Amino acid sequence: MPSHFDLISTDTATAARRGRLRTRHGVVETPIFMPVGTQGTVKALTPAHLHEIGAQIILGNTYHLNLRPTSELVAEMGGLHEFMGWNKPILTDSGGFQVFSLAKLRKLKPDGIEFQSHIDGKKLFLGPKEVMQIQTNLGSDIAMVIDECPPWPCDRDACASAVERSFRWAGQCRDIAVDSGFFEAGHHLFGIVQGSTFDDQRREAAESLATLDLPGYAVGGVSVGEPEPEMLKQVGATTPFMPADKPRYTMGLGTPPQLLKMVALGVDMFDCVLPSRVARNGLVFTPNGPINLRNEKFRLDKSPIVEGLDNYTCRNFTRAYLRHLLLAEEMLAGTLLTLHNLHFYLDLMAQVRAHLEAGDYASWHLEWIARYEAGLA
Ligand code: PRF
Repeated sequence: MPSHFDLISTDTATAARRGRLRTRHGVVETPIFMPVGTQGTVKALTPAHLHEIGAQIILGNTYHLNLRPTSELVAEMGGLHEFMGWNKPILTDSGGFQVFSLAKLRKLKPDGIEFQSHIDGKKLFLGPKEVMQIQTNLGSDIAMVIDECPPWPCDRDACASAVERSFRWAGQCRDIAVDSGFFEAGHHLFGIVQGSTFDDQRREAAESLATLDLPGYAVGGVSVGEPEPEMLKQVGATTPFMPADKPRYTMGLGTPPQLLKMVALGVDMFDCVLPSRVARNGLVFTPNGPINLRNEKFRLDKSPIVEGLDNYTCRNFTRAYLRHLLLAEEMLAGTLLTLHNLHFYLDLMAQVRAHLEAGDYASWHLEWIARYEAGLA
């Protein structure tokens, strides 16, 4: 199956890669960060803001959109792109992970997961057939297979059964995508490697999923409560066994230094609610570490969040004004700070791509992390 992924170059000093992924709604330059738009909106921002800050692709969510407004309604309205006014690529998560974190009364069945909606308690079911139908209704450019993400910590046997179930479900999703013409219409489907903290199970999961020849692969089951060194160890134990000619995506993380470290381990795509979620609380990113604008010390601060960073917030507003908006609980605070934080992440990934092209990623990323972490003290 063609992957629609061009591996442009691989770093000589790290496992970092510069790539290009082609989708039905345009090209994605990798490594890339994907802003999260769970409910058909990246919270607090309009699509015009997203274009302005250089977003190439955003995330949507099967679990949420299927509960409300339902994927049938979205299909009736012309698909998710049309519905939300976003004409660039959309990746959708399959919903299994969200069932485990949000839904009530979950029951694992051979064909999927039975659960109750966290909104109205309605009894629902998600299996390979359902998640493929929903992601087809949404018109996802990149759909994810349904998987079982084991909790952390987890014992070997429970993990092995999650890996086995995830592999079986991935194969079923693939067969549906082949039979329904999903691939033929140019949609992609990514597999998800589970395996918790067991290196051998991660390797086995990655190698067996590779036989399905899917257009891309994700590292799942990380950042579920384990300490950072364990998280990085798991990513590092997985990427060497993922196909080199397909895009690699770690799901649901992380901080700016974590992103740079995962790029060095050979990851191409990231998503995380962190930058948008913390923005709404006043925490904003700078190259010298994050700062909380609610702090008294910014009361009369005339500087922008980051001097010289080319986004609407940094071009036009002082830290003192943004602090005022936060304390006054004005909605504009959420918009301006989300815009800044997402731009900071997107700009960081643009710098990553530039340094990969220049051939100095190894030294540059270590210096970047050192400067950022010096500010954390
Ligand atoms: N699986 C899916 N979505 C996810 C995860 C996973 O393991 C994670 C864990 N980091 C976040 N989102 N399908």
